[in-house]
Amino acid sequence: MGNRTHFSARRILLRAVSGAGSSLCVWLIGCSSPKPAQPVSQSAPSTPRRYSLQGRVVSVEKDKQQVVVDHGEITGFMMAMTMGYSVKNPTVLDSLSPEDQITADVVVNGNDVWLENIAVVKKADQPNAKASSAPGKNKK
Ligand SMILES: [Cu+2]
Repeated sequence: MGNRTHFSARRILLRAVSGAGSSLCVWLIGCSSPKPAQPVSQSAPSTPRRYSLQGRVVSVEKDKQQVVVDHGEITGFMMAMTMGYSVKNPTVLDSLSPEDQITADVVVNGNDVWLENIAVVKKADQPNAKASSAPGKNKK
């Protein structure tokens, strides 16, 4: 016993460190689909699949070019969970802040998973949203 297990555990760890965002995603996807609904063809890179996501921004990690989202169930893809999704265009992160309600497309292309068409449904920090509370005494 011992040696082999140890070795592969180290490799997994290395992979996790080097590609944190997407490997985590793949792991979670693997975990969350006990019975695959459709056959997955791994031989040929096919067209990316898209799913609709609705959720709440937990944190924005610009240095990792990803956003952590607490999202509801994504039908046919993933159960409700909190996880980080990468984006291809980091500038979209500028308009996001924690507690924003968003919708987005989850794009899945082989092992690559990312968000597109992120739209803020409800801003978290908009003064207008909570206009009733304490008018203007809270200057910082
Ligand atoms: Cu997930």
